[in-house]
Amino acid sequence: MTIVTHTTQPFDGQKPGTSGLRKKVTVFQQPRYLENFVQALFDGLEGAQGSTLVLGGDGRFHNRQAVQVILRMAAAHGFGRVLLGQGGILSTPAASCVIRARGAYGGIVLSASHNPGGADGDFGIKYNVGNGGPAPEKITDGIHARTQQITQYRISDAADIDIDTLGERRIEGMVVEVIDPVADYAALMAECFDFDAIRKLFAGGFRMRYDAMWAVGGPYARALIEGVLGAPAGTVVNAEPKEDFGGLHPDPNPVNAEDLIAHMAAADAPDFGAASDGDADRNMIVGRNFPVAPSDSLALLAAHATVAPRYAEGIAGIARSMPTSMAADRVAAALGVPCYETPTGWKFFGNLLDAGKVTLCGEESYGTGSDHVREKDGLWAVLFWLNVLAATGQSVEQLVRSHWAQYGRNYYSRHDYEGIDTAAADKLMSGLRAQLPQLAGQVLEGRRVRQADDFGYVDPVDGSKSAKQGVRILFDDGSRVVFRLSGTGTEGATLRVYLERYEADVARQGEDTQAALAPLIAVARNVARIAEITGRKTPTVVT
Ligand code: VG1
Ligand code: CO
Repeated sequence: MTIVTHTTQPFDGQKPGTSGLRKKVTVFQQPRYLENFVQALFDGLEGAQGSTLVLGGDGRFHNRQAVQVILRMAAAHGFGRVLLGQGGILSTPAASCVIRARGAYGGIVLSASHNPGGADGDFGIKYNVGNGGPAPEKITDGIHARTQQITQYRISDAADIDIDTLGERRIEGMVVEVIDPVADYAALMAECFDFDAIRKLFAGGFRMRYDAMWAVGGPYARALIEGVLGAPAGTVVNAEPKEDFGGLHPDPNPVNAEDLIAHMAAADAPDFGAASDGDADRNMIVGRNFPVAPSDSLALLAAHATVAPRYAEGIAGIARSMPTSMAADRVAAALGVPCYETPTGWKFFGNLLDAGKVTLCGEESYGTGSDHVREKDGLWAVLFWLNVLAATGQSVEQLVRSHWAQYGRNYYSRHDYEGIDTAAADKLMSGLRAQLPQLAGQVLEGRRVRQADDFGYVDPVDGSKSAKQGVRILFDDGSRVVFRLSGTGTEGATLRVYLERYEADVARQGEDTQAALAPLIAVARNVARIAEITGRKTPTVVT
């Protein structure tokens, strides 16, 4: 075994987005592409020599090959130990958990998350720091800067090692410890929730369907829900991680998880449905014929948090991404705790969690989590719901409707225009930005604009600034329309339009969401001139 230095040249576009670097598999398969990025990452790490790195991925196509390359490069960089999930598998929340539980220097997660997989799908890589959370922007910006200047990378010429058998082996001076990907995570979940109450719920005949979408959540959900909690075999479906996610899109929303929605709408539907995404950090919650909006889920869990042993003493605060509905703000106000509004992406929650300012976090994009790790956590959210269902004895629909009755309902929807021309998307956003100074005071579809701006954020802990995080049109009555471009897509641009309206009157809380938001949808289309600029009359995905 020898450590070899290879010369290389930079690749364009190795800039991490909302959550890591995501590209087509074919891009990652180019010689030196992954190596350049990993070398640029390692070059920025201070004091990593001799330390421990966590490594794993969501099992998608190219996962196993990438693991071998990263192991050889980690050995060349002088890491003392790599904790590798068996078979190269670790869900995103489990990686965060292992980094924290084992005091690792950091971790690398191989995933393009909710993006499609397979040979012609997407691949991704993200770096998490010692608190277990996604690297903050100053680190990802540094990685990107170095990818543009890179001239060489170092790698061991060792042969591929066995990544499927638990135990230790060596590459150069580095130990590779192949670990059970579920064990540390399962132990943490048992500390968070009242497992006895959930066991009783299942023992009493409560029925559930958990759709793992052929992704990495399957082994975790099986071990906990069917194994530890005693739900009948077959409760977790589509549970074997596949390299191409069975050809489906592992993005748990009512559009992509239509099979689960259909099961939950059937006459003999189970009591509770749930799904997680490619890397198991997202969750979708569905009652009998009753999908729950992610923003409502965050608010409801916050309102019921004390039923779970980990949160029995109450929560310190809540953080939500800016486009996430303001339902959580109302719960925070009622509890007398702060609610923080951050840019999109979990990396913005890390400082607030580390500083103890917040306990729960959430995003409208089916992401919920807490201070138990530093990532959003799909199965955690599902177990939290089970804990609430067990403690209250109510159905999902009853819980949500009584939540609305108490706090009001925030009608909420996101309209995505996927794969639009990048130049058109930029034109649309700059057109919106140009209108901002004139919008305040205008009356649009019967509502007066109170404020129109481009969301900027100053981190309350370290003062770091993030500008241009989404164009907001805020109305007098608390309604909002928000526009931003996706930072996770790999083809063209994706425009996301977020729509929200508050309704306090219980008698008017039962409307169809799209109908309730129709005037705001019209505002969005007209102000942004969506059809004219993008050529799209309707969104690709409505959630
Ligand atoms: C999307 C979501 C965002 C989420 C991110 C990563 O980002 O909107 O809320 O944090 O995906 O989720 P964007 O930039 O495409 O809107 V995951 O589960 O794909 O890591
Ligand atoms: Co994900």
